[in-house]
Amino acid sequence: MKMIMRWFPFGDDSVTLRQIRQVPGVSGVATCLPSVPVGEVWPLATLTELKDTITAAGLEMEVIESVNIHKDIKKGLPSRDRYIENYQATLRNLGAVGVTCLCYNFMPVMDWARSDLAHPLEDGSTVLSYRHKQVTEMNPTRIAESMAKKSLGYSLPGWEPERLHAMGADIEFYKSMTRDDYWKNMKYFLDAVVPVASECGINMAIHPDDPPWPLFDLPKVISTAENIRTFLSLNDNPANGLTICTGSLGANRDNDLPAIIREFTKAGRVHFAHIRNIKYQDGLDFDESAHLSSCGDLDLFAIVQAFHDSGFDGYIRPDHGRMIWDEQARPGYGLYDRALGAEYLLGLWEALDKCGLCN
Ligand code: DNO
Repeated sequence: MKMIMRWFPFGDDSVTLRQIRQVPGVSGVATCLPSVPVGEVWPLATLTELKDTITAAGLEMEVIESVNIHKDIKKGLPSRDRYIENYQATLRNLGAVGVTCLCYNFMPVMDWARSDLAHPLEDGSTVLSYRHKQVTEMNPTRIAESMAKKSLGYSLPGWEPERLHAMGADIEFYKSMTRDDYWKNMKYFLDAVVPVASECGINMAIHPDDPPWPLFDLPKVISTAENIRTFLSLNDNPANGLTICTGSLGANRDNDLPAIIREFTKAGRVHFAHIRNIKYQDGLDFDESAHLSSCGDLDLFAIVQAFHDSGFDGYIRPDHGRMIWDEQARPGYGLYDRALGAEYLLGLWEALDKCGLCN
């Protein structure tokens, strides 16, 4: 297992590589090239420059989060083949700079959704929170506007400006698409890119839907053990794998996270883990929380134990943290609480390693 942290390059992060290097046990970063428009090829020269910067700071660049998928691929339009060829070319360039894991998602229109990016907790920290009624009563453009107000000027991955202007039309488009067609479009994409990823030594790791239920009638399909099984069966190559995001899957109280982790890790299909905790509120509502089990409703010990005991050898990153100690950073991605989260997860892992030796 390797512990990494997410980091946004080219001045779009308040957290520095030097700071990340000083978090004990963190060996690398999950990063991206936000400057490349979705659908275009990520240039080898820029990737090489990025890798050199990260390596010079004493960290590894083995994980990319994310290469976003052009919407024509998700919609199954004839123009998708050009974008798929570009995706294949990007995979080759990523392989050439030593990337081994690619986190991405196939969610239509928007990636994740929250009603508040700075919801105050009793301890004076702030967190991302989700109130179902508020989200469904706003249209996506208003959600984006309200999120932008609280993002402190940092880009919000998944809410890139280029998506926003067409959101209304895109939502309309999906009303005429069946779930079956959506799965078919996913398979078409996977069958074209997974063999290339595999040849390049890259494991693809799809991120589950966040939140794990449909919004605005959009086809969201990576949210339960059952539909994850369907997803994996679309293409049997082990390079067609998963990011297990505990906060995303865990928002559905029916999801048995340790069982999901064990099943798919033992099958060799989990390549990346985003680990965080959430506190359930009424109905579908939730607040994100500190990682510690006692701060939320997920049992982080049982979660880490499930990875550990299933022989997980992929990457883990602490996921969204609270904003604490007056830090000013991209919501969810400050340094302090994620560093606390990383140490807690590493502590659980060490204890599990050593318990194994005692038994
Ligand atoms: C949110 C992230 C997601 C994730 C993408 C992967 O904070 O977990 O935006 O990076 O879904 O493509």
